[in-house]
Amino acid sequence: MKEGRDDLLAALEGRGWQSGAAIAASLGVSRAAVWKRVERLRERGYGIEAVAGRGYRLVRDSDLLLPDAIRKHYRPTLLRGEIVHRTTIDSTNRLAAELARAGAEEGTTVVAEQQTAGRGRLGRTWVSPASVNLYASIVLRPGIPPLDVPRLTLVAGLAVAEAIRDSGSFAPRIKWPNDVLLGGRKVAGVLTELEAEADRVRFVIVGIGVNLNAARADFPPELRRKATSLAIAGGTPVARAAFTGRLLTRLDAAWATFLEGGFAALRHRYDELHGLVGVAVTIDGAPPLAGTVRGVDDGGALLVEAEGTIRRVVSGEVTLRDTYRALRRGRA
Ligand code: BT5
Repeated sequence: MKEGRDDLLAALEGRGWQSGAAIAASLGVSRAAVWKRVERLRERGYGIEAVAGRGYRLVRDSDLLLPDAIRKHYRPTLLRGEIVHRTTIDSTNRLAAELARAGAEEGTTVVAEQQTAGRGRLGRTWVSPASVNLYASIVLRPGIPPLDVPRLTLVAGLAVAEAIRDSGSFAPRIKWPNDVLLGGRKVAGVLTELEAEADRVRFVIVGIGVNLNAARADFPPELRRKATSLAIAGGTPVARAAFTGRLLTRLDAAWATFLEGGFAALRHRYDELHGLVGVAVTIDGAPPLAGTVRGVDDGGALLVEAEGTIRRVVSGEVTLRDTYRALRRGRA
């Protein structure tokens, strides 16, 4: 059995028909429990046939985020580094930084089935259930000053939103700076971390979490109203490795455009997918800023109109004044 694999999957893989009784006996559970677990695997996109008198048979690949499966959908031009796969990891950002410190080339990508200590911004947690979503971290080595690094979050957020749009009839919306929403609910987040000397970036880790096949029950109760996945929103499971390939392809292309023309060259694409334009928001701070979002500028700052003047916001938490209904009105 491969490290950390689901033992039911291991019992089915490469073995043809297996009787329910034999599986139940080998796993030490009841036949009813085997059936329930088969159902759960099916919800996650595994193809398992069940026939009375014969048992179960795995007919469709197990949809792991294996490098070869991702590469079938990914032909990078710039981000040529290795793809590293882990079944379980604390945080893909942590491992990617370790590899970057040891000299990993630009484009080195860590993907994992599950994170035990997935990170959000400002010490927050990224909920990372096993084998249903995407957790990826990409090593970048941009020749830009540390102050410009937040723009990379926008580049990655754009790539995520575009990859989601490429994946069906979704209408993703970006919530500046780093959230991607479907129907007003968060489907993805980006965490950009860097190591730098005084004025030189050593490397940047762009960490991307996208909820792909998570069911509502995979989220803790406090997130069930705020979070969604492509499968919840679209009604069918997504092939995770193929999605990952599409996402990395979008990131590779956006990265090339960014290196050539800066964020200005991507701004119109960002604006097209930006969900906050025209929305009344409050930006935290002392004092907080209340106004209406007018878009982003060429440097990626949020433009907020307050009392007739446009203010540039380079960082801060955005709260919608009018609940998330405003964003739900989008076609999502
Ligand atoms: C983010 O933080 O949105 C950045 C998330 C980045 C996660 C990726 S996964 C791969 C890589 N490795 C890591 O360790 N991290 C990156 P922030 O804006 O702080 O949002 C965090 C908040 O989103 C939490 O406080 C929750 O409210 C909510 N949240 C947590 N997990 C979620 C999930 N799976 N889906 C939707 N919302 C979630």
